[in-house]
Amino acid sequence: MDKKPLPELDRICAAFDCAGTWISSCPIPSGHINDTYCSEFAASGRRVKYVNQRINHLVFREPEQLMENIGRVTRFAREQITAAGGDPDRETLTIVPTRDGESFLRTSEGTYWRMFRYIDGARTYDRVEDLRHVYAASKAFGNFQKMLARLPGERLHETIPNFHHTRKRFEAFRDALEHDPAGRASGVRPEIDFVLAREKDTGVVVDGLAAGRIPERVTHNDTKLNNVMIDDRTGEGICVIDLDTVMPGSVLYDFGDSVRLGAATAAEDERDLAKVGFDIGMFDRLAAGYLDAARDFLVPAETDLLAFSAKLLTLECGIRFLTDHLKGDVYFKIHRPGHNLDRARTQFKMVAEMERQLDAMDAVVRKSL
Ligand code: GN1
Ligand code: MG
Repeated sequence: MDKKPLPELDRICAAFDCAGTWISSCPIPSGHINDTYCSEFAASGRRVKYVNQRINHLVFREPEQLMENIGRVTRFAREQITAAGGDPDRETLTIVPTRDGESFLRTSEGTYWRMFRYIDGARTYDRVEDLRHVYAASKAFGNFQKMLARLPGERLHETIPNFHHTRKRFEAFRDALEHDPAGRASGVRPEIDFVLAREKDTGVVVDGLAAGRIPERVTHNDTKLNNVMIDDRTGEGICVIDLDTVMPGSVLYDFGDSVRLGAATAAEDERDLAKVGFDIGMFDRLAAGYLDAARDFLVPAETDLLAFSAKLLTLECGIRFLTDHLKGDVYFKIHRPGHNLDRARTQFKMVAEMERQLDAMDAVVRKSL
């Protein structure tokens, strides 16, 4: 479980090119992969905050390529925001370089660190507290895709190859089931059967992409609502964060994945399944926000599958949680025994509810087109 000692953040911070004197650092405990901290500095009589992140290089095998992607995306976003008269210091992430001018630090212990400026006057929400935030965050993801459709230069690196290749995720699940390395399969038969019964869904988007029916685009690929910062004053989604998985993909990955949190009645790891569900009213706000930003560049092959993608990406995430449970919790951080299984169960409950409401979901999408 997640009980690592606090790293020496004063020493880490000293390697980065930020002004002032380090005061303190504390963990920001959200996220299942990287370790995130907030550090405070005193600079010219003011307190200035930064975000430090240790990149999980067992998950992101090529941290250099990952940071190259983020550098390209944030530089381009800066130009676009500036040209539109916005505030690039708040509307995109700003990488703080190391004193050697690099975008990340590799320590002598072989860990990878990066630093961003902290965005004041805005925050993220791990649970939906206000329907307006759902609309705002979804619109921010739509605008993010729209901006990145113009990103010049070469194809971005695939920071995790086949990240949303649902069929490959299904195959990895079947492999874990066959080998059952942690001896847990017999305890999760209903969940296993739930996944096995849905094998044919797993090819729909990846086959469309491979055949060229669905266009490849630059997408975010981790569109949980807590990856958009909501402005405290205006309630607008001002900045899309967590850019580790920005890479080639399908818009269906982004829209579909946003539903897992954006239309959920409970937390991703809620144990009381009676509380867990899919809320079509929230889905309506997600679809409206997303399409208000994206409707003019999407093609029918994409819009036809938006409702289905919600179910598919929720299923995919559930498959990943269940696979990790079967493998003995080797990928996602867990904070209690059975945590990945609890997460898989919430996803499957949402999938089952979406399956019953797919026509209504399609109608919601059509209305917002
Ligand atoms: C991971 O670490 P975090 O919370 O940003 C995962 C996502 C999952 C999510 C499930 C690189 O994201 O794909 O949807 O957990 N990121 C990676 O909550 O695997
Ligand atoms: Mg992430």
